[in-house]
Amino acid sequence: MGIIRICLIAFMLAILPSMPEAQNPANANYDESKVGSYTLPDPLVIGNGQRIEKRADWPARRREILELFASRMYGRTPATKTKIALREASRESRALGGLATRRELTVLLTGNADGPKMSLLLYLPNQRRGPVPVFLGMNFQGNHSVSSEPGIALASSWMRNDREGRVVRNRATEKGRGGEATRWPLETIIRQGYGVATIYYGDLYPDHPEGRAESVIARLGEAAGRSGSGDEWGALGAWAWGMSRGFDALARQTEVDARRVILLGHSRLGKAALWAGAQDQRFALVIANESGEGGAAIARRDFGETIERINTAFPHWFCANFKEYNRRPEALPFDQHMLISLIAPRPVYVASAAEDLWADPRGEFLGARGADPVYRLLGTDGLGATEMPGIHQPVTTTIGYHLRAGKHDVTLYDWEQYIAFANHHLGRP
Ligand code: GTR
Repeated sequence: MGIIRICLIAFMLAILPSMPEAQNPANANYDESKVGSYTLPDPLVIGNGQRIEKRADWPARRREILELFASRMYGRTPATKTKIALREASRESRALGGLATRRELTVLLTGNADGPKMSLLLYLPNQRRGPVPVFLGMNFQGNHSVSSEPGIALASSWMRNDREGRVVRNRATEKGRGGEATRWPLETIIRQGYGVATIYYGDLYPDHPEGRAESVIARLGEAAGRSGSGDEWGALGAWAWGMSRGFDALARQTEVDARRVILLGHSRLGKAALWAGAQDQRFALVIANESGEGGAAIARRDFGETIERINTAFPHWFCANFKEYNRRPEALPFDQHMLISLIAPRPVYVASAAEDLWADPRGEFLGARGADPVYRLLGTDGLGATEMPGIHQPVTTTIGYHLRAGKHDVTLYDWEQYIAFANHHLGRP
């Protein structure tokens, strides 16, 4: 074996375990001129071909679209209402050097201590006059990863092993404290008068193809709906459902203004946030940070990740019916602009990063743009840009958008735009 070959194999062995999941396959298209042409379905044209012109006709069309996303893509969220119960697991009134009160709540998802549960970490500004608006978002590495404050309990659900020792035998370790802190600039957010709430996404559905057995879907039993059907919900549906249970928990806190809960998600959790915001109209504002394929990005565009690729790498995310579209996105009765339109007329923010080509920044912008006619029909200013804006030129109309310099991540720049957008649309705290 040649020395070059040996070096190559050694290199591959060294980097493979640290690669998140199969990404950037060599055959993905990154050439705009090769995207091809496509026609987007019109969100305002109902199933029978008629175009709606009046605001009053939107709710019926909205239900039609929601049904399509549930039956063909994300799977059906069960209609059975579960009633949560809350247990306070910890409280610290001088968190973040006295800026905030930190609480951990155990959310009993069926109201029952033996049933499925998730842990919600909540920071509230100590300087507040009355109930505060709150950013709610799931995290990837456990609640203990959003801050290095030692009082936060380590996540106890399954977690992907890593090479740094933050996760050993699929369980979080002390080393993971603060691991995701750059994505959660708590002090900045708190100083602006907002609360922050977060939940570890693995509490709802362990993110791997065999995760269902330990997921909330399995643990809800009959209440989870029909099992094995083509429209059975998967991981994205479960994460979205968990976001709504997070809302239920926040709505019971007297310090929280339940009319101003802002749902935010990054990447796969940005997809889940859009789906949660589409289904649950209690969220006042929804932010999809670099949500890409299956999120804000137009699926008909062959650029970066594709339906086939996402269904292959993550067979547990969507419902089985979605696999029918692996090689024929044009057969979908909708595209992702219609998911965004389900949030209308509530403010929504789509964000991209210039180097995050896998998520297709232009496709994300076009997803936002495609929702504009619905936002306008409902009397808002829609998206104030017809062409994709340049780097760091945020659009702050009811559909907000920005393209940030840099890679796939959540940065302080992103948060600064979200806080300004929330101040503008929901009022300063
Ligand atoms: C990638 C996946 C994307 C996105 C991303 C993430 O591997 O292909 O759709 O969800 O992960 O969540 O970071």
